[in-house]
This record gives sequence, C-alpha cells and structure tokens, in this order.
Amino acid sequence: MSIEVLQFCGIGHPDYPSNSDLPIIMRKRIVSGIVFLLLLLSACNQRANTYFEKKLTYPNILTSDQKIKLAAYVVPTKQQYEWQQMELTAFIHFGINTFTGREWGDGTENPALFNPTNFDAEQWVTSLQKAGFNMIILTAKHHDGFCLWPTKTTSHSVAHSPWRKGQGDVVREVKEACEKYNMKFGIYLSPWDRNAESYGNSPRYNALYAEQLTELLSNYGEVHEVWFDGANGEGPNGKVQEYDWPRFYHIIDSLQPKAVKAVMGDDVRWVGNEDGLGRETEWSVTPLQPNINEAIILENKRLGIDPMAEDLGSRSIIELAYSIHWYPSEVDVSIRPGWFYHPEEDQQVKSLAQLVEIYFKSVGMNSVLLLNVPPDTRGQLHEIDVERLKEFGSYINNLFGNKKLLDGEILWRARSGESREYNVKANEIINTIMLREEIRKGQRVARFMVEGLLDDQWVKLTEGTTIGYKRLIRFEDAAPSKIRVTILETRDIANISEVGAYYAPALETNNTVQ
Ligand code: FUL
Repeated sequence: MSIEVLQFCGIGHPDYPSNSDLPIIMRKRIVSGIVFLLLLLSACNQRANTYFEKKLTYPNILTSDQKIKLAAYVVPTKQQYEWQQMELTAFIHFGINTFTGREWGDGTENPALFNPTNFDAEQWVTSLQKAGFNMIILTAKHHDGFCLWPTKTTSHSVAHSPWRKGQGDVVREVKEACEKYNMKFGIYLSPWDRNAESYGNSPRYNALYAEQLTELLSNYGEVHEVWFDGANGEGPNGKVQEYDWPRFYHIIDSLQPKAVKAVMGDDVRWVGNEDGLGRETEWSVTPLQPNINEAIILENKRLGIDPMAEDLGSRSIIELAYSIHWYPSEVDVSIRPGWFYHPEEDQQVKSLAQLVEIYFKSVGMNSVLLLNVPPDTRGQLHEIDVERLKEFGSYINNLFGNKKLLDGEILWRARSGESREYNVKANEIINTIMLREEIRKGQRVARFMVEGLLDDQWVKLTEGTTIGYKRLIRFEDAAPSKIRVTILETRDIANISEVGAYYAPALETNNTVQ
C-alpha cells in the first residue's frame, strides 16, 4: 500500500496545514535512502518540521533518543484524523442471532427465521444521533454467515427470508436512514463464516469474501469504516482459513478511500477488551500492527506486544522497534451484556453512570467509543436502550456545553517543564479537566499536572500521563480562581490545542444493572 507518504512541511514552518493542503513532495518509494536519512536527521535535530503520515520505518543508525523524538512526528492520515474527531460511534449487531437468542450462530440457521415485525432503521439512526453519535457500523454479516443484504454470493441471506417477502435489504435501509440524517455509515463483515461451504479452502473463500466486500462497498454509497473482526472460534480441529488481507485492503482503498480499516485493519486498533476500558497511558503511535502476515506476527512477538498489552508505546517499546505506526485505539463495548438483543437482558442495560464512566475511559482516554446498541426482533432499538441513550446524550451535552474556563482555546506550544495559567469563571465549581493535543502535529505529552489556585495557594487537582486527541480527568469538586497546567514531560514541543474545565454532576451508581 502506498501509505508511506512522506510529507515535508518546509523548514521552521510554524503552522501545520490540514493534510489535504500539504504538498506531497515525495513518495517514500522514490525518495533515495540518503535524502530520506537527511530528512530524518533534520527532524531529529528539529531544524525542520518533517511529518510522517501513518508509518515510519527507522533506519538502524538511530539512537534511542532520536527514535523517541521521531515518534513525535508520526501523524494520522486524513481518514484517521476525521475518524478520531467523531468521538462517538455506534455498533449495531442485528441478524439471525436476534431471532435465535444466540451470540454466535453456527451457520445452520434457517433464513426463514429472520423476520423483524416492524423494522425501522430511522428509529436507530435518530435515537443514536440525538445522543451524539456520528456513525453507525452495521453487522452486514456475523460469524453465522447470514447476509443482511441480497448478495449474489450465497442464498444464506435476507433474500430467502419472509421479511419484506424476500425483497428487503437491511444494509440499504440503514444506509438510506444514515444519509437522511447525515450520519456516517460503516460495515462489519465477519471474516469468519460458519455457513460458507468454501470457508477453510483459502483461495475460494477469499474470492467469496472479496466479492461480498465489493458488493457492500460498491452499491451503497459512502462507507467510513470497515470492521474486520479477528474472532475465529474454530478450535484446534477447525477449518483454517488464510485470509488474503492485502486483497481486502486494496478493495477498500480503491472503492472507499474515505474508509478506515479497523481491528484486523491497519488504521484503527482494537483497544484490547470489550468492557469499555481505555488505557491510562494511550499512545496512538505504536510499533504494533495487525497480525496479517508472518513477518508482522514475528515482529509483534519479538516486541512482546499484542492489542491487549498494557504498554504499546512507551520509550522502552519504541527503542526496540524497527517501525512505528499511527494506529489509534477504538473502544468497543455493548450497552447490554450481549452483542445481540436478548429479551432476558432488558433489565441489564447499562446505567447512565456506567455509560458515563465508559465515556471517560474511552473518549476521555484518547480513543473513539464504539457503543453497541442491538435492535430487537421488531427491528427497533428497545425503549429502555433508547431512554438510556437520551439520558446519556443530555448528560454529556450539559457537561461539556458548560465551559468554566474563560480562555482555554489558545494554542500553546509547551516544552517539558513549562506551565500555563487559565482563568476560571467567577464562583464556579469544577471537577473535570479536558486537555487536547493537536495530533496533526503528532502526539507528544508523556506527563502533565493540573493545579488550582485556591486562597492564593496552588493546590494539585490531578495529574496524568498521555493526552493525545483528548484527555478527560475527573477530580474532587473545587472552586479555584485559576488553573495551572504543567507539561512535565514531552517527546518534543507539545501543541496543546485546548484546555477545558467543567462540572460533572454526581450520578447514582447503585443501579440494578450489571
Ligand atoms: C467479537 C465477536 O465474536 C462478537 O460476537 C462481537 O461481534 C464483537 C464485536 O467482536 O470478536
């Protein structure tokens, strides 16, 4: 893939234009080794603002300090940056499992079981949109192989169900509802397929999967994310399928250039759990890559990293790396215990307090939240879930719509050890801080502290490690007249684009939900 684009912004350029404005002077493959090295070294010496989009391969002459410094110049692609800005995205698990009560179908289900009684995609989209969500990712096919669109590749689809007399197309109705309400749209197409007879016969199944992907990415307008699930529960005696990832990536890049590729894709990284928990220290720049070929598998092993590792971007990991990548984290979690709708879980919808906690641990920890809300057998989001989304949306809106700082939106270029003071509006109580870096200039901050001026004394309110696109931290209620942010450690001059302070009302946590 031609992702190794080197962008050279000119010596001492103080501002970083948007990626699309940047002159792409050279593609790495035509940059001679010497020029490339000179650029790297000038970046190390800070004589030029040289940014590396998505990937940087280290020449082996670099010192550890130079490697860390260059990590501060790896930046997102335009697609990755736009994805990060969405902050809140929604997963929709809907399919044959909705009607069988299972989480993983085995592929033998009769398509006649799929029969939503009052399907309403607009209800999904409007409920999610009012709650602040900006994209819906639909399970067009889950592990059971049942396709929610009338595909030419198999009879195991909606076309052989009684729903809309076999004339229905869930993908189309959802996409049209998204278009109507200006919601972005993404596709989950399970690589593991327990229905396809060809699964395990690698070339034949790859051809089928490529065709399914092509149908989905050709016939439904714009797609902004393709989610390649890594799950495969075949077990030791199961079928072994070798996926043709380069082919699948190529289909996406050519048919939907705006889409990011997630999980087994190399644009968006699985956070490593399904509980809604981000990392305290979350570097978007990491040597980790998805395990899509032997070389990568060996390299991840050599470094001792996988998506679940606690540390994916510290100095000690980067020192050992041969290449590093802008590979930001996505937190996927379901509003219910299961991914699919089960009536017996109606009383286990996550509470507002739990959802807010998840928000702080995902969006507030330099990640994008992908919250699953599964429609029921009517083909609608359940009333309890809709109500919870509403509460969540208004809580978040009220919290962050009510800024307590007078002057938080000034770009601040901070060196290690530097501080900056911000004025709090008169007589306001705060308990939440927001810090943001301009990630189009790289992620750099490794440690920070926030103090409040209380009775003429600076008192520590909170501290943390990484910031990235957005960092949110809650602390005890306080009414300082000013706050002071100190960047204790940074990989290069940090570009702090915004500082915010807010008041987050306390929430009941003793709910009956899990
Ligand atoms: C997992 C799958 O096995 C679950 O069923 C669900 O789709 C989740 C989002 O990913 O790997």
